[in-house]
Amino acid sequence: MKVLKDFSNIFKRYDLDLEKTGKAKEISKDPALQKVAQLVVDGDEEGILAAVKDALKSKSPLEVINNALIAGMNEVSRLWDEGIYFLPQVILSSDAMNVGIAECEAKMGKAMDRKAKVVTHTAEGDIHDIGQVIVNALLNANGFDVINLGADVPVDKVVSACKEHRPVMVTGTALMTTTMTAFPKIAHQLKQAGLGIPFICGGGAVCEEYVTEYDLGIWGKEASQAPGMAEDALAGESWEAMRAKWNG
Ligand code: B12
Repeated sequence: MKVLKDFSNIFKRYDLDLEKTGKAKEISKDPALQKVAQLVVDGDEEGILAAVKDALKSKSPLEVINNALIAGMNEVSRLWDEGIYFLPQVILSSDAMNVGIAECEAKMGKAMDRKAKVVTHTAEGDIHDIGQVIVNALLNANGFDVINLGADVPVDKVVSACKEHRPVMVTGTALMTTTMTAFPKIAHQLKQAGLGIPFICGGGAVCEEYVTEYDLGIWGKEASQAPGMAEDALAGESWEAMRAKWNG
């Protein structure tokens, strides 16, 4: 009987072009950060926790978030853009990233003095929350107290959270043309309630022309803008001034 000695074909992933993917391109010179980033790219939800804990021995949570977890997810976006990764890989990677972010956030704990509150949400009817998760992580890492309402949040709930928490800024993420219509409704209700706070709206479906059609709206192109925007809001800049600065 012929004994199978070479298992390489059994374990070969035909859904991924590993010739092209191979190891993800070098993301960090630091081996601990590179390992975390690679595990995000691999979508290894089980292995990533130990690697993040290891990296946190010598790096700050902010460094691990920015230079490994988000950097790894950026590499996943590149692989997606080039048609090398498909939906399942993107989801596995984002799940792995979330495990890592949760660990970093736990490490930051409440030790860091919080500058001000920011309410974040993903639009009603929309479960695409990867952009919001990144926004949350960056705001949190930059010392803001994130009131995370999660995904598929009804308009009324966003408005009542703003009334309750009095944040300096509120954010919304929408990936579908059918769900981004919640944003002008929220902006209108906030204004009626006398809460003229900047409302940063982002997500794949959303564009500057749409967001700048309603009062309070400021378009957020990249999640990395969120901390700078929150600093402006904290400094008391009006939504009009912020729109002029960040848009157009
Ligand atoms: C991953 C994904 C999913 C995952 C979502 C997992 C999750 N937890 O998020 C799953 C599989 C669940 C899913 C489901 C569906 N999906 Co989907 N999905 C995607 C996909 C592939 C990637 C989206 C993504 O996460 N991008 C990465 C993140 C980081 O991008 P982002 O959120 O836009 O954020 C960036 C910026 O916009 C910005 N940003 C975002 N928010 C904010 C906020 C602030 C304050 C700032 C400053 C910046 C900012 O920062 C980020 C970059 O730094 C897209 C395809 C695509 N090309 O986008 C389709 C896509 C969004 N999905 C689509 C659809 C139709 C669906 C389904 C309806 C499919 C179905 N028939 O069931 C369901 C939706 C169910 C629902 N009710 O929501 C369509 C939407 C079409 C449209 N324009 O209306 C897309 C575009 C695919 C397509 N081409 O048809 N999906």
